[in-house]
Amino acid sequence: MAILFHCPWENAPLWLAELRRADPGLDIRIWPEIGPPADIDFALVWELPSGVLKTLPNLRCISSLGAGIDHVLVDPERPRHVPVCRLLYPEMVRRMTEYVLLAVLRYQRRLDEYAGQQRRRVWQILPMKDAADLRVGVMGLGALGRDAVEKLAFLGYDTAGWNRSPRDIPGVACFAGRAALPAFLARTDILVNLLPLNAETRGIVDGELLAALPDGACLVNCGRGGHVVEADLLAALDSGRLAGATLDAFQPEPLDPHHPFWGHPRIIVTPHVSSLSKVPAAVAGVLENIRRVRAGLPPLHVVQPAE
Ligand code: OXD
Repeated sequence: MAILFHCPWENAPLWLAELRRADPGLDIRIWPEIGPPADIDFALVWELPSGVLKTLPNLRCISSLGAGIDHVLVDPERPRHVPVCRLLYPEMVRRMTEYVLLAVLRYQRRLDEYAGQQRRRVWQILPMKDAADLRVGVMGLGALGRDAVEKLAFLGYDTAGWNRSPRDIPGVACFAGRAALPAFLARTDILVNLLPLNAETRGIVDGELLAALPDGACLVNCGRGGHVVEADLLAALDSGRLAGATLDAFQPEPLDPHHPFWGHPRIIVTPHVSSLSKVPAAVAGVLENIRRVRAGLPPLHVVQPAE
C-alpha cells in the first residue's frame, strides 16, 4: 500500500517532510516515480496530469491537497467509483474567513482611498457606512462560505448567501438556485465568491452577473480564476460600475507578469493566499483519511461533484 504524491507547489518538500514526520512508516511515491501502479491505494494530489489515476487499479481514495477538487474533476478518465475528498480543517476555515473579513473591512473603511490620500498628503475625512448599511453577499455556502457569512453577520453586516441547494443560516438571508441569483445580486454591495468551480459555475462572474449588482459594488474572489470572465470584469471596473475587485485566484496561476490585473488601480491582487495551507494541520487530516480508507471506512470530506 503506497501513497501517490503530486504537489507542484514550491512548498512540496514541506508537505513531504511533515507527512514523513507524522508517519515515518508511510510509503510515499512521488509522481512520476511511483513504481508498480498496483501498489498505490491513496492519491494525494494537486493538478496531477490527466490519465494517471485510471492506471492505478487499487486506488481507494483521491485526496486534494487543498479545499478545491476542480483540478481532479478535469481528468475525464478519472475512475468514477473512487471517492474524491478535499482538505478541511479549522485553520483553513479561519484563514479564509480572515481574508474575507479583511477585504470587506477594507472596502467599508475605505482604506485604499485613504492610502491614495496619504500618497498625496491629503487630510480628508470620507463618508463611511456602518456595517448594518452594507449588504454583503457570499456565493457558495459550503464550510468556508458558511463560516465567512456567519462571522460577517456577527459583525453586523447585512448578509446574504447564495447556494446551489437551499441553506438555512440564522441571521443570513439565504437564496438558492439560478432563479434566485438576480434577487441575491440586487441586494449585494460586496460580493464574495467562494463557489466551487464546475461546469455550472465556470464563468459565472460575467458581464450579466456584474450588471445585476448595484452601482459601485465590489467583488472579492476567493474561488477560482475560472469563475471570472476577465474581460467583463475589466469592463465593469473601467466603466466605474464596479468600484473594486480583490482577487486571490487566477487562471492560470501564477498570474502572468504582463496581465492587466497587476497594474489596475481598482484591483487588489494576492497570490492565492486567502486560505494558505497550514501544512501540519492539513497532514493530520490526510493521515486520518489514509487510516480510514485502509480500515475499510469511508474517507472524511468526500465531495459529490456537480459535474
Ligand atoms: C484551494 C486551496 O483549493 O487553496 O484553492 O486550498
